[in-house]
Amino acid sequence: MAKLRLGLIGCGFFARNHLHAWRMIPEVELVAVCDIDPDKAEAARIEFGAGKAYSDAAAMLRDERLDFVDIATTMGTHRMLAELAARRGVHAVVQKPLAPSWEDCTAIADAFHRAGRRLMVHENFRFQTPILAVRAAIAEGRIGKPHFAQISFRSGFDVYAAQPYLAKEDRFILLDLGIHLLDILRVLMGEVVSVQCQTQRVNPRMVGEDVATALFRHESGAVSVVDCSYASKVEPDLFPQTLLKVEGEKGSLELHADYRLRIVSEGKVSECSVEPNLLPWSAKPWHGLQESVLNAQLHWVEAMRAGRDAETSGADNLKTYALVMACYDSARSNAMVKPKVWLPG
Ligand code: NAD
Ligand code: 89Y
Repeated sequence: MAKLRLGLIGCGFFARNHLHAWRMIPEVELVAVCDIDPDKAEAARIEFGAGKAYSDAAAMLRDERLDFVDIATTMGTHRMLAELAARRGVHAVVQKPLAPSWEDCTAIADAFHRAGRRLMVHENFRFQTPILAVRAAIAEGRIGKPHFAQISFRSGFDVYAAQPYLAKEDRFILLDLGIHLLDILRVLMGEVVSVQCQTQRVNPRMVGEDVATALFRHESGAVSVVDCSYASKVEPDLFPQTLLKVEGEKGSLELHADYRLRIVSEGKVSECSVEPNLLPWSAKPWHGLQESVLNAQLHWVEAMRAGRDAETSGADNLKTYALVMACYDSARSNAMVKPKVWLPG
């Protein structure tokens, strides 16, 4: 079968993980890379063996025969680049957050819907090894129907060193990191009908909020709590581990520090390690996220080959994005908010 021809756009900090992961997937050929900074594009071309380097995405899409693009720029450019790809009839993977506003996100999803092309949002947290283990335990019925979850990510890790733009965003932790936790929440607990949220700005260097605490009611009747912080002076600092607890009618499970998964199932207790693998190109503490990039990209290739949407399609990711927006609305109004619904247009 012919390889899927890829053009990657945006050769910055996180794209290195994409590029390493694509290199491990034999079904994909890296035809071209693109960055508005020609030095970055050329460096990526050399290091990852791309056919050509571009500094203009429109030129790359015009001159190359591509099956899909991987858009790994920051969110402000996603709509422009995604619409360009959709107009060219090319499928796309787009990094999270899909765009800075609901309007931009729905415009992207609509563009791919109208073009009849696939869109996957690069939402990797649900593909982390420990989260996959939690998903499997729930799917196997080990704890029965869940009625409560708590998902927590609290750290003081200096994320601004590698991603300085984060400190300048009007809306920070919910849109950058909370979005991943809300995606995990949907996967584990199902869709949400109402949201209450409080935000805080603890670090005065930040423009946006760096702590958020939210409460959810699900369609199933379950209730959940999601809390995230980049202002936690804690020891040990577990960045970038997501800790969680889910309680069900037959038992409970807890994902503890250092990837220990403890399950209580019908009175029996078991505990095991669900630590992510270290890949030849990954390094602690990022290794869990790096492996999840590979898992997400493998999932995309599998979906493309099978002719079906990825789990984190545009339609799916808008449900996660709607939770982020509902959290901000709730924090602003101090009220309970129902998440928006997207209807393809
Ligand atoms: P970055 O600023 O390091 O890299 C972005 C790159 O895109 C830069 O090299 C820039 O020159 C280039 N660029 C900008 N506009 C362009 C255009 N029009 N055409 C071509 N290139 C262009 O940013 P980053 O920290 O790598 O973040 C990129 C994305 O990855 C963000 O959306 C961020 O939220 C996401 N991210 C995701 C994870 C995750 O776990 N999923 C982790 C970190 C970052
Ligand atoms: O950008 C963020 C992400 O998606 O995962 C962690 C991160 O790099 C910093 O919050």
